[in-house]
Amino acid sequence: MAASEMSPEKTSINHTPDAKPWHILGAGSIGGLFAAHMSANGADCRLLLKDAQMTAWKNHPGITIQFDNLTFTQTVKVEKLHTAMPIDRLIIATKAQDTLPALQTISHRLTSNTIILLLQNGMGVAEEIREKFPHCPLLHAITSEGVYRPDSKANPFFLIHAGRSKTLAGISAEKPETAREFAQACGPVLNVQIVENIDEHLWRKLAVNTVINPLTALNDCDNGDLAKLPLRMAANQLCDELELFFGHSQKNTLKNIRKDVFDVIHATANNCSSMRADFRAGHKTEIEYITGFLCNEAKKIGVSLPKHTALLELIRLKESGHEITDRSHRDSSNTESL
Ligand code: KPL
Repeated sequence: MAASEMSPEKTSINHTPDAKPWHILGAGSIGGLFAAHMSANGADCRLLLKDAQMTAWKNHPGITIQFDNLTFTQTVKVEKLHTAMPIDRLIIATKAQDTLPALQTISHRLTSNTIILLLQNGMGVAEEIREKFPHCPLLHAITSEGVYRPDSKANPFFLIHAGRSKTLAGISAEKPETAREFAQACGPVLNVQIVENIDEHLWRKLAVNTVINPLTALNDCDNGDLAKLPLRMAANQLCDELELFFGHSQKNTLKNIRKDVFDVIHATANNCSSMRADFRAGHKTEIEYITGFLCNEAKKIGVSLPKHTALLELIRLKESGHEITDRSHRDSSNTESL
């Protein structure tokens, strides 16, 4: 890839020399995007690489990002996963289902002072981490940056930043300064905003993902196709169930979820959802941490979500290698219009 060398915008933020480094676990598109912009902003940021990724890095040192018609390559510090150095601040940008196994491989580097910042889709991972690493303070951030790797085999460090958006970082009572330090380290391009009520935002993002991700994956379509019939009907039926669930749960603030869903469908109309991309690449999806999490929570309060449950079953079937035909759509209860 011929990349013209261009630097992204820099800030005048002063990073104190003794500032603790930010390590990033998960060298995919989100991990790469944050590593590049944090490094460009002068933050001490280190991308953790597996051995095979380290070999690929030698062929393509630096993270190359294409945004609009501009391309720049950013130097980033990388580190092997297995080194012994303790980690102070860890950003997790892995897929939800890969998080615990990845954390186990670096458990020798985690101390009771290691602050973990979760930056990924889905819910339920935080509980898993708290159980295994109860002493590590945990924070959440949610990003809606549109970024993907067009050919992760040819060059895992080449990213297309398709849609610039924002990231929300949740203030944590335990480590109130960390969200702000993270926002500062990310610099101006990534637009990180601090929020008090991250739980509500996590639920909103989860709700949006429960509609867009499985529908686009099963129908192999762009996000924008969900605004058109017949998929618009399926998206609306999933929203009906979300409204029912939020109505019964204590989450009274989660009104207008349908508007959120359709706003994101329109804003990301030309995007390929992450679940569709996983299907195409033959990777396991995050369905258990998206629809699976929602259905479990609904079960706990006695709410039945037949359409979401049917989608969960269909994705599980497809992941286990079953061909999903029109007939299997029809045979699954209530999925005629999914
Ligand atoms: O988060 C996303 C994803 O693909 O995982 C959305 C918002 C649906 C954008 O594609």
